[in-house]
Amino acid sequence: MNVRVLAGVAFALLVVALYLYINPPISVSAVSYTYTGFSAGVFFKARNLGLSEVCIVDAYIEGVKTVVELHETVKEGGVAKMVPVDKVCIPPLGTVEFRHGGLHVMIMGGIDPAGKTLVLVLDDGREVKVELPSKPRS
Ligand SMILES: [Cu+2]
Repeated sequence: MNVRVLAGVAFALLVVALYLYINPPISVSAVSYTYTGFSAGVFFKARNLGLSEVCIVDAYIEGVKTVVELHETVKEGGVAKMVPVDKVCIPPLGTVEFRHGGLHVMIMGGIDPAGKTLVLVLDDGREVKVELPSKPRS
């Protein structure tokens, strides 16, 4: 290997490292929530910008001690009910939609989500901050 090839490889590695540094492993958009006074459901689209699968394994509200769970609404015998899920995995370059009647993040403890910061914890230990809107969805 000559010096030029080595320099090329080093440059490519630097570009990849910079890309991963600048871009979070997932990008979150279309954030909304509902709030009943007892619990809140948070909905969004999560896109995996990376080339390997990423899983959301936990979530919490920054600076607030309360229970936050990953939920999925499923129908059993025609009745919709929510079940906790351990993790939500997003395929490489794929998108998973958290939506009303499907996957959602559930905030317990009567915490009003308005303007709070939801933190999604990924299986590689990284965290993605999601700013919640100031009003619930209409
Ligand atoms: Cu729920």
